[in-house]
Amino acid sequence: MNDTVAAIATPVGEGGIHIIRISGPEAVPIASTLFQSQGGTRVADLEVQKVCYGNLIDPASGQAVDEVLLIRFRAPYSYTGEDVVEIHGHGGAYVSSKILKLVLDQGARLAEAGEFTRRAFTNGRLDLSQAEAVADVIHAASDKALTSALAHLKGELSKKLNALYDALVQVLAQLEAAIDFPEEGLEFQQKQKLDQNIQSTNIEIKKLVDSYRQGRIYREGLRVALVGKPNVGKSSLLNALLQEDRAIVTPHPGTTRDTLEERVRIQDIHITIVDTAGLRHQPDEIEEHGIERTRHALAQSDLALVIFDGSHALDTNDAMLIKEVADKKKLVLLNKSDQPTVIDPNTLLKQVKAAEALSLSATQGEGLEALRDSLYQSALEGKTSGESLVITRERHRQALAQAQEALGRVSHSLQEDRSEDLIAVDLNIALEHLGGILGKTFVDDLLDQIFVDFCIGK
Ligand SMILES: Nc1nc2c(ncn2[C@@H]2O[C@H](COP(=O)(O)OP(=O)(O)OP(=O)(O)O)[C@@H](O)[C@H]2O)c(=O)[nH]1
Ligand SMILES: [Mg+2]
Repeated sequence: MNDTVAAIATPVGEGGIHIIRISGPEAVPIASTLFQSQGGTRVADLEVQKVCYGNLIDPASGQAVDEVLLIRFRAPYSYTGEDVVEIHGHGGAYVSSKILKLVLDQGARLAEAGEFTRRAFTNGRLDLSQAEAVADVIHAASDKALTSALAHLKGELSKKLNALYDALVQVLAQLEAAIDFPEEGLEFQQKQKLDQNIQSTNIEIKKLVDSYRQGRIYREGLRVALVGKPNVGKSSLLNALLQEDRAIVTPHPGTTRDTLEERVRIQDIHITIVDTAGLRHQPDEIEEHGIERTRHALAQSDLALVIFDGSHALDTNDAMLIKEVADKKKLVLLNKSDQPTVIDPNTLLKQVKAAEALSLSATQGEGLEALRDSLYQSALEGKTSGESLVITRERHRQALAQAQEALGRVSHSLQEDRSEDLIAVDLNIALEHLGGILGKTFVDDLLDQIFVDFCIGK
């Protein structure tokens, strides 16, 4: 990672400005051959972190290519921790790629996706969980997603994990002392004390593991599947929630053949709604494929919106639906409330085994606000205040769960008075998993996986 990389850091296309970022030991020399400041100051002599106005020159022709602003950062006080130069030019696709080409001609290499952030990690500017939070800030689609990503970026998760890590290191140190000086092995009381430390650390780890459901919903949104037999108004409800004519609606049962996914925001959470093909007995061949996808969407969802047509008596297709959603977390909806209702909600709830049914009209808009409220409540599971730290990534959940398991074994071995060697093995496993989240212990493959999600120039 000793070479110098460059990329256009702003999105492709036309805009107000474009930013070309150069990072590495040659950043300043490269910029010097291309930039002429208005006052004649050389790039190497520019004050750091100050904006400087000038021209970007093509050295071959001596002609100006663009009027630009240039900012210089000196290692280690930059995003990557290396010397960095940013060139802010006019936001044209052609002019920005021309400037980038000139920079590359001077010896910089085109940066890979996420390479600036990866360098920041390698140079110790960010730990791995913070680097992941950079991507989460960029992809955040709701206030909750943004708030939790920013908390991680600021190091709140890192701080917590480091504290847990350090507590375990202290226990390990005592075990190792006992291994090195067996004649002074640990006494019963010392072991009890260590076990207490392990258990209280493990309680904290469990809290983090348990926060994942909530954290994932903050980061990725709540996934909701609209399911019901044909013609009950699933697609109409999707359109009503989106306030847009997104899905085809007709009076013919079997209109929707494929799943259709859209996002809406409810307050500070985003919700992914999946409209599905109606479930029914004896479908035709196309519908059969559609129904397979409905089942898949149902399995992938956090919550099923189970829709019935309240203006018609239940039939065998509704019975089939009730079976399909038996094990799902669900919300029951009685649609077409603008028509005379023939289904008794209480009887239905007993059959579906759900606590509450909402009556609504997808076409008239009645009951939609109550549905939005219910969706919001399900997303937060009733928790609207007293926010604490949550984890938002499956990678973190897995590592924490494995640490938790290993610590369970440590605790058990301490109680059973097993040998210190054996206990230390499990404790090291727990440390490795915790350290893996922060990038204390990491493998290149993991880094490749994490940074591939980034855009070029970040
Ligand atoms: N009166 C009334 N009609 C509705 C309501 N919601 C939907 N409909 C009508 O019911 C019919 C079917 O609506 P869709 O939204 O296509 O139903 P669907 O569940 O998506 O049907 P499939 O895609 O075939 O499974 C259409 O004629 C809608 O206009 C409602 O709240 N009230
Ligand atoms: Mg439909």
